[in-house]
Amino acid sequence: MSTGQLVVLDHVVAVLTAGLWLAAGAVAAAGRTRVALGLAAGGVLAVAGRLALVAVLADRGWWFVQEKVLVGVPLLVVAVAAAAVLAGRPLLRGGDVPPAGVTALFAVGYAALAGFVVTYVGGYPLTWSVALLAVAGVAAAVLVTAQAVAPGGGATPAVGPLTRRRFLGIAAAGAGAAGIGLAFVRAPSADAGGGAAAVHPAEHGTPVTDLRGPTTPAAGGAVQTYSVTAQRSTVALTSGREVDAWTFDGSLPGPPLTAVQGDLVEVTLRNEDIDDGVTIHWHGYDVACGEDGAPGATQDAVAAGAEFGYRFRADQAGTFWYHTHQVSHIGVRRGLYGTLVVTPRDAVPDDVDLVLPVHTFDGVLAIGDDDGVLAPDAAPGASVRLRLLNTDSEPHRFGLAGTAFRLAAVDGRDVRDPGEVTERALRLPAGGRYDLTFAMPDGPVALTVDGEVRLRLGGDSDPATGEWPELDPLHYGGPDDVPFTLDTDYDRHFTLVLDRGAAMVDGRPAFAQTVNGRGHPSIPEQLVAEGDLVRFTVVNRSLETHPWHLHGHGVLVLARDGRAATGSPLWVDTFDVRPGEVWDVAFEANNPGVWMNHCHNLPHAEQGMMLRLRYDGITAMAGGHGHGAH
Ligand SMILES: [Cu+2]
Repeated sequence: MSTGQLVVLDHVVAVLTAGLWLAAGAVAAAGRTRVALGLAAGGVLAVAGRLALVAVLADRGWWFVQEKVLVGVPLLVVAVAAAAVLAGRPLLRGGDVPPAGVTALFAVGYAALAGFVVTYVGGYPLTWSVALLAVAGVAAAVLVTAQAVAPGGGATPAVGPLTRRRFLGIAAAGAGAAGIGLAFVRAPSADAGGGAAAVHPAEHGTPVTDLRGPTTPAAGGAVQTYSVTAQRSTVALTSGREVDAWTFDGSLPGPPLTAVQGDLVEVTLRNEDIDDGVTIHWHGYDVACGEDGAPGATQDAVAAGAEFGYRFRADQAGTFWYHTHQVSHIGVRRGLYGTLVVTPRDAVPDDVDLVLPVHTFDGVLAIGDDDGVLAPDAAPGASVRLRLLNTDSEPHRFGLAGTAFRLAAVDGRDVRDPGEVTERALRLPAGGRYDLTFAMPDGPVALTVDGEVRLRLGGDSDPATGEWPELDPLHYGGPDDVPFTLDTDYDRHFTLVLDRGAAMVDGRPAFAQTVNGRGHPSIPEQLVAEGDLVRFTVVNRSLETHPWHLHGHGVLVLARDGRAATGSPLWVDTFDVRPGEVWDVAFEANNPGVWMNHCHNLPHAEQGMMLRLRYDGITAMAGGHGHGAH
């Protein structure tokens, strides 16, 4: 069973445990002891099931069980022991269960519920605040129950001898107060990842806005000049369906930007009427930080009527894309994105080179602006490259039928010795890119997206690709020397535990998408120094997939769930961490700046799952956490 499935099962068993014990208490109170005994027996089995699940989950990583082991299980075990003592004999004898026994049965239910709430709302890491509030909650519930089931339902007078109930009340109040108080303890501002502390004060150093791109192309390169206008437009997809869009230059997607490796790319962004403001982020392109288009971090959002100039050298050949990073969960969804393709200098172009950005407009999937089936020409024998881009916030599953193919590039980085494969599905993370290459066969070829044919070459076919096993890029292609591995001694090692839970996001309490229990902008920034070797361990404790994305750096995938990558070195800029998965990736800190580090499910980023990685000696923009800076 995958860790993700175990996490879900544990949630189910936790709720079931609470239900069984609460029901046992209720029917015991109603004098139906036989039924209560049955429910309590089921409750004992459920508790045993929980303990077993926690033990199995613990083997998958402490991140998955910390709060269960430290709070959930102890509360449960203590409550079950009390119930055994106070309710066991009368239950087994079939006589009336005394009030204390009834209360004890309820208490197990409260303990089970508290354990579930601590996991589901408190998340990881466990804090003193959450632990104390859980204890306070259970104590208070027990107290209220004790009073309710007491003969005559007598309230406990405020003053008098220190009875068990009075002690419970005091304990509940004390723990509760402490728990609330501790909730307001401020987070540390920075995390050094176990490396050296900052040498430069955060407010002193090179302003990130000074880190601009070169002004000349590489030798032999040209200057590619583009002007892009952000504007609201009503755009018709090929079916005629109209989209009320936010566009670059009135089209969906925006204008395709191209360059040859070594060219200088200059882009002027003008904002005509997007009131929320816009920027351009060059997704996956390791530009100088001042060109990165992160509002509040590297520039101010471009207001309506204003403009901003970007400049970078096209040093990386491959398939990339650009998109707004201002209110991106809305802006990208509504259409503020486009493709960036850089071809290697002196490369032999493919006969057919198709750029295929997949996007969902109002629930309708389109490739480019085509919400039907594309059917471009491709003669038998032609070399074909399909550049698949996922510009949505959820993964898409592709299938290429009718030919053997190679996964030639991932996120714009070439795969070494990509072998030919057939009938393999390709799951592409949000923000990710796959280049598929093949020689056009005599027969028809079809590309499916989430099981539906969306592109046909060489005639009609309707393949069923839904059952195809997934190609695993971690174990694909030819291995090669890599600069770092799981055994490397890293200068910095950051663990990012992704979860859902109660946290502050942009100054408001929310059921947030969290990193290490906190939401943007309260997640401590990650501090690195230029030249550091940096490792990320990204753990997904939640029930949703998180496509993780660090700006400004490609990362090398080391392992998933502790199993090392064995294929071609896999450099990516966006990797899907599925529920229960643990990914290890690494990079060298060779691009100074203040970089966003976030989930590329853009609503998740807006709901808190975003932080910064800052180089020592580089200062961020002042007050840079403005509205919509995600
Ligand atoms: Cu996410």
